[in-house]
Amino acid sequence: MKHTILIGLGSNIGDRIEFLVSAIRGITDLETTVVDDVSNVYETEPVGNVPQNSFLNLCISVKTDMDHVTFHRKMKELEKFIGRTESVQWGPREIDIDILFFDSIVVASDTLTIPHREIVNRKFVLLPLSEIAMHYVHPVVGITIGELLKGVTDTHTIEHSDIFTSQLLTLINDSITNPIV
Ligand code: PH2
Ligand code: MG
Ligand code: MG
Repeated sequence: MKHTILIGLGSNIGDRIEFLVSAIRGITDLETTVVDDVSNVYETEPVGNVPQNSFLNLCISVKTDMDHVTFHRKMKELEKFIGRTESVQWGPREIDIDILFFDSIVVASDTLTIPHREIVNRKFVLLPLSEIAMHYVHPVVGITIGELLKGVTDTHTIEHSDIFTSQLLTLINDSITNPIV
C-alpha cells in the first residue's frame, strides 16, 4: 500500500469506545486500506470554550492506496455513517476522525488542511501519536513528534486509561494488522 496516514480519533458523547471502534472497523473495511498501529486510549479534558464531557482520544496509523482527497471524503462519509451529528466548532461529537498527516504532503485548500493545524498545540494528539510515530518529522515545522511533545505547553489533563485501552483492543484486534496485545 502506497501511503501512510496518521489519524487522530476522538469521541465525547454516548458510548465513546463503541464510536471509536466503529471508526477503526470502518477504516479497515475500506478497499486497499489497513490499520496497522493503534495507540493507547486517553481520557482527556476538553480543549476549547464549550462546556462538555471529557473525550476519549487515540491515534492510529493506516496504510492505503487512496489519494488524500478520496481518503478525506471517505472519512467524512464514515463520520456521518457512524452517527455524527452537526455541532459547533470545537463542540461535543460522537466521533471525530482527523487526518493528522498523509505521508509528508502539505495541503492547504478550502476544505482540507494537512498536516492538521492543531497538532502542535494539543497534548491529547501528541502523546498518543508519540507512541506510534515518535520519530516522524512534521513536514512543516521540521521536528519530530517526540520533540513537539517535549515542547508542548498545553496544560489540559490527559490520562492514560488501561480499561478503555483494553476494551478497545479486545473489540478491534481482529481488524488490525499489528495488534498491540
Ligand atoms: N476535539 C475538539 C475540541 N476539543 N478536546 C479534547 N480533549 N479532545 C478532542 O478530540 C477535542 C477537544 C474538536 O475537534
Ligand atoms: Mg478534531
Ligand atoms: Mg475533525
